[in-house]
Amino acid sequence: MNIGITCYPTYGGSGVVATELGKSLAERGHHVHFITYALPMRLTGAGHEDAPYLDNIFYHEVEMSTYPLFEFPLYSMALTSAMVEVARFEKLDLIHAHYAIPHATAAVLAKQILQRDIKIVTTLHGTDITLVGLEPSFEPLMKFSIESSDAVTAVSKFLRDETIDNYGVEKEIDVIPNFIDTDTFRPIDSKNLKRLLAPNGEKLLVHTSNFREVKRVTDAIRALKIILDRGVRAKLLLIGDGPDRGECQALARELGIWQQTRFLGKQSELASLLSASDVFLIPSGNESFGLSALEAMACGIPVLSSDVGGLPELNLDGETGFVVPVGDVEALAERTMELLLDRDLYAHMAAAAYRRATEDFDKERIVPRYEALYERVLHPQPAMSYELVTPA
Ligand code: GMT
Repeated sequence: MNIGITCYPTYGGSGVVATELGKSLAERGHHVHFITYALPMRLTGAGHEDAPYLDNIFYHEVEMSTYPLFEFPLYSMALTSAMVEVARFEKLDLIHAHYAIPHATAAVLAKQILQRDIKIVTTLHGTDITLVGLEPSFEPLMKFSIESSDAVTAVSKFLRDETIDNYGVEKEIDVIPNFIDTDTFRPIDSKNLKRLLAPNGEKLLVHTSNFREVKRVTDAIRALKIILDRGVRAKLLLIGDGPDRGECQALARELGIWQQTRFLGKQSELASLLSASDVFLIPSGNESFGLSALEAMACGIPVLSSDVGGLPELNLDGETGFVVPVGDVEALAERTMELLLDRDLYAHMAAAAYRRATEDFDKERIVPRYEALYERVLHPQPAMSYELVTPA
């Protein structure tokens, strides 16, 4: 198939999922055209080590007009034009838009301009539905973009239900969860790294995110304070960067636990850092899936998550970790200690987290579901008709 993919290339999990999907589809023989304003973060060195640059992956940069009259950048228009051009010249069969606004909207418009039967597949990721689209001015645009797509997927049941409840869409929405490349995210022998990070045998808690308010990173820091106050030797690794990082650093100083927190910034060797850690904390106030938690599980560490959105669908309470009420820092600390201090429970949950990630969310299992969906929209089966046979 000739597939166009549009996503946010530089920030967040939706771009990661879109890029990994494109790479995986290319490995399966499809021609994949990324149409974005910058090279997607994970597209560098696409493919496996033995095929670093696949020759069936293409990158088309969306060029922005700088005409002075356009005081506000016309990104959606530029994206639509790029989609039209690429679809025409590369004879795309379909465009897969990740994150509804403006990607699905631009794709639907491009289809109208092209006036041919190109298919539009839209994947809903999270705040496109739970935040952005709910702004009253965006609501009709969101409903239109979803209903005009040929197929729509959501990354969790929670997100599918939210979409139906919030926008009253009539459209069928397939739940296709996020996935993981288990060649990259796997338990890695990180004893040396662990010795460096925890020289006195401290337990290592880890959190990775883009440090936005919705991630509630300060809850993880407050939980660490409780854990330390109860006499457990522990450290918290904070990986990533974003608007709340400064506030988090100030809080760690204010609580007197600066020495026990390590702000590591954006890291590329995530799998090693996750493997060196003991538990993953994701206390989000809103999370449609929680890709970062899945990455941790694939590295063999259990998860402490809040109970919002799609998190309880991924992190099974009492099995792959614990799920606590959002904002309940005391419960977060209690459950983390319970897990860290019970060797058997820890071993059981770590193994279960790894099993769940690799058995249920491996890309080899999930990517074929996208392929099947593409086949279905490109070659819809005629509805079966039954003739009523009356006995003679
Ligand atoms: O919606 C966002 O906040 C951005 C988006 C992104 O691009 O990272 O995150 C969402 O999509 C991810 C990939 O499907 C999910 O793993 C995240 O849970 C989801 N974030 C939220 O729902 C807050």
